[in-house]
Amino acid sequence: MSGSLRVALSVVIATVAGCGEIEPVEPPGFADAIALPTPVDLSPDPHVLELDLVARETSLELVPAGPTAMWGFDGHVPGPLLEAEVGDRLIVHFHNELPEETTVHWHGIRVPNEMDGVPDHTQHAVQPGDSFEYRFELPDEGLYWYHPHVRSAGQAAAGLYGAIVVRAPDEPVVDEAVLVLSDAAVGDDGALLPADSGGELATLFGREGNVVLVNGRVRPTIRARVGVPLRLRMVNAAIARYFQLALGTLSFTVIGGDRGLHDGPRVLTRPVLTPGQRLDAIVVPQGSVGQTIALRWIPYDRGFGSTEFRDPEDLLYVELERGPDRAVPMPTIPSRPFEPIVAATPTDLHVELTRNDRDGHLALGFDGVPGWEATPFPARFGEVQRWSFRNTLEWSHPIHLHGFFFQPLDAMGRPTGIWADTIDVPVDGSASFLVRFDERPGLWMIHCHVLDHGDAGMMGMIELSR
Ligand SMILES: [Cu+2]
Repeated sequence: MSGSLRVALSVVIATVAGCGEIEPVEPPGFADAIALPTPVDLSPDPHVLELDLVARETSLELVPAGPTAMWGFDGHVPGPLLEAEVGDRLIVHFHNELPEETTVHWHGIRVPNEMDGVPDHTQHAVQPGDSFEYRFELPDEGLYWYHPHVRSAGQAAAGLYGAIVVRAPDEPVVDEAVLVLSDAAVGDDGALLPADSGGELATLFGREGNVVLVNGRVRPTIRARVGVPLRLRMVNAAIARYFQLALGTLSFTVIGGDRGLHDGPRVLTRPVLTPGQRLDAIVVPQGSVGQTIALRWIPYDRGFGSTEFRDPEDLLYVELERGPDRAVPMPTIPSRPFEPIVAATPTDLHVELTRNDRDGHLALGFDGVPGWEATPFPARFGEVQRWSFRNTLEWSHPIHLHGFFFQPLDAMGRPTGIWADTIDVPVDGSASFLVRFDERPGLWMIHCHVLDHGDAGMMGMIELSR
């Protein structure tokens, strides 16, 4: 359902309900401070979203010293918010106006392999001045995102990322905001720091920007009504920073993640998003009118040096407006029943996340082999694989599988009840998941989404065939 249709529908509901004093949808302008650009839909077909998308240079006002030269889709950071319904087709006429080659990867979406945006493996990189047409169906509800897969850390850190919302027909009508969380590494003069700043030690750490951003803005203020549920759909688009979140003393009722809605709500006080992950949560603002609540980044220990000497940072302010006189109930969230993947004899793969220098330079990898030297892991149509990662390095690694959702397992090897495409492998810890491959042949990437780590070799390929 389009945004305007949702608003229209909720007005109808309000009229029918005759509740008068409170509209179920927030007044216009409440979220202007974090508004994302929307694309021009070139298709007359309501089930096709067709657009031009240009990667090009742009600039943002991030620090008082002056504008920061960045790269953005259509000149925006983040790029346009793409909104569609489950089953719609997306057609993107992508054009590269950057001074170097690039691609677009559609994180989380179950695309055909040739649409996955990985240079050399699924397509040729798009050269400066050249174009590429991405076209595929959007088979699953949820929040997804897009970013380049060429020199990924540098290009994403420069501002190339955007969000995609795919709606199911039975989603609740509720106030909603899409939050693209990221950061930028900016020097005193306002210039973006080079992608290799800090050398290999910074690569090993994973480069975190010094300016945290919500929808490309520094500490924007939105408004919300006391007592009225607000749905926050969040994606971590930062190349290395984990976002542990707190919103005053409010709790987050988590209703979904990487693959749309969960089977039921889970209440968290400080949810964590690794790079690449999404979180769908409802909060109910409480407090007095005029009061401001801060959405804060809370230091999270993802390894050596990631919490020491660091303070929480404000991401976004929520200014409270008068709410309804009567309590507004939590919206009814449709449940997506969780069916565990069952396989008598899944293929077991054990991967150790490793560091071994190559020719005096840092190289990360799987089992001692950097991605560029690795032999693809084979997989067959319909095969169930159980992947187990072990991490003895000093930093955590969020592992992302392209093209497929998997079921994370707990320490006892039981499904945790959610679907995901990115899983955290903590310091001195392990993580495992079950995945069932379908019939989309090709080379599918699996890599660390601390993009500095992926670029340094912590990546592998799965070769799926009949
Ligand atoms: Cu990593």
